Amino acid sequence: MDPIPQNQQTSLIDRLVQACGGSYSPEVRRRYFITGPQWAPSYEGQAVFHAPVRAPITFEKVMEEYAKVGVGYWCTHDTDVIPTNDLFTPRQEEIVNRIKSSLQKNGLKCSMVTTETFHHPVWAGGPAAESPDVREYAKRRLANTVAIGHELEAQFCVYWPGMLGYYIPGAVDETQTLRWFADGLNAACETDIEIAKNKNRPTLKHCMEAKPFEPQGEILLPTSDAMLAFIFSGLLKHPDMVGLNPEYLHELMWGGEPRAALARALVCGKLFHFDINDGYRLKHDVDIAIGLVNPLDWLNVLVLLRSHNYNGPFNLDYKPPRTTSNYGVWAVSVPTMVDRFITLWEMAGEAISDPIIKEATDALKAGGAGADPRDVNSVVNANKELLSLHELIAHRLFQILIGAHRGRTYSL
Ligand code: GLT
Ligand code: MN
Ligand code: MN
Repeated sequence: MDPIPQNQQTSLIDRLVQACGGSYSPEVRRRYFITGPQWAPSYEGQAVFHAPVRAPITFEKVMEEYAKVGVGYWCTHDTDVIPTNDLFTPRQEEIVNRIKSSLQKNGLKCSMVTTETFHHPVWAGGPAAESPDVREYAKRRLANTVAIGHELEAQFCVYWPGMLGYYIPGAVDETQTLRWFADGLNAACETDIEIAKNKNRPTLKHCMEAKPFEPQGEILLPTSDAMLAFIFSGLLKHPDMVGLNPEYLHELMWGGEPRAALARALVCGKLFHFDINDGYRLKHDVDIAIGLVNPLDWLNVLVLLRSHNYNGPFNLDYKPPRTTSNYGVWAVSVPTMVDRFITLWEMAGEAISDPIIKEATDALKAGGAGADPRDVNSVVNANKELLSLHELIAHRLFQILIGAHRGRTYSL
C-alpha cells in the first residue's frame, strides 16, 4: 500500500468505521442511560512520562459531539470546566450559565457532578489532611459542587478519594483521617438536604468511587468493599444517601472480579452508579474503552446487572489512548464504545433468556435426586454429573459472545 497522504487520513478512518457496520443510530443510543464525562474526551494524553498528544477542547465542543453520537447525558468535575481560581467568584456563575445553555442547545442533561480533590496543590496532603484549613476548604468545595449539581439538575454526585492516604507510612493517623473524610461527606449531604428542600428537588445520590492505587501510594479506602464498610461504619450521618460508583477497571486493578464486587454492592442496595471501561488485572489505571480487553467478562457483568434490574448510569470513564487523535476520539472512540456497550447489553438479554443456560441453571438449582443429606457420599454422587453444567454454561456464554448460538460456525 502507498503511504496515505495526510489529507486523506480522516476519510480513511470514516470509511473503515463505516465498513465495520453494526453501529446504532443516535436515537437508539439515547435510549440507554449512558453518560459522557467531560474529562474523558478532553484528556490530552499527559501523564508522568507523557507529554500531551491532543489539543484541549471546550465543554461546548464536548457536548456538541456527545449529542451527535447520541450520548444523552454529560457529567463533570468542578474544575474540568471552572478554573480553580474562578470557583466561588462571579466567573463561576457565568460558566455555569454557559453550561446550562450549551446543555439545552444540544438536548443533553447533566447527570452527575464531582469535585476534583486530587490535582491541585491544595490536595498534596489529601482532602482530609491534618490542616483544618485544607479540610474547611474541602468542605466548601464539596458544598459548592452539590450546589452546582442542583443548579444543573444532576441526580448524582461522585467522590473519588484517590488522595486519601499517603506515600510514606507512619506519618498519618488513618482512623483520624477517615473520620475527617466522613466529616466532609457529612457536610456535603447536609448542604444537599438544605438545597434540595429550598429548590423542591430530590437530594442527590452520593456515590463513592474506589481505586486501589494511584495517585496516592496507599489509599485508605482502596476498594468498593472498603467503602461499603465505611458507609456502614457509623461515621456517616446520612448513610442512606451514600452509595457506590464502582469502576469496572478499578476492581480488576486489585485483582478482584468486577462482577462479584458489583454483586456485593447490589446486595447492600448500594449500586448507585457504574463507571464502564476495560483494562488489565494488577496494572495501572489504563481506562481502555469497554469490551476491548475482556468482552466475555463484560458480558457476564451485564448479565448480572440486567438480571438485577440495575437502572443507574453507565458512565463512559475512558481515556483515549495516546495513539488516538482529536478527530479519532469522536470518529472512533466514543461511538464504537457506546455501540459495544449496547451490543453487550443486548447479548446479556440473550444470555438471560437462552433456553440452554436456563435449563442448565434450573437443573443445578433443582439438584440431583435421591441424596440423603446425612450421608456425604450420597450427596456427592447425587450432584456429580450435574456439576459439569457449570462448564457448559461458560461454553454457551462464549457461543453467545461469538454468535454461535445463532448458527455462526467456523470451518465445520
Ligand atoms: C479520575 C479517576 C476516575 C474517576 C474520576 C472521577 S477522576 O479520572 O481515575 O476513575 O471516575 O473523579
Ligand atoms: Mn472512574
Ligand atoms: Mn479508571
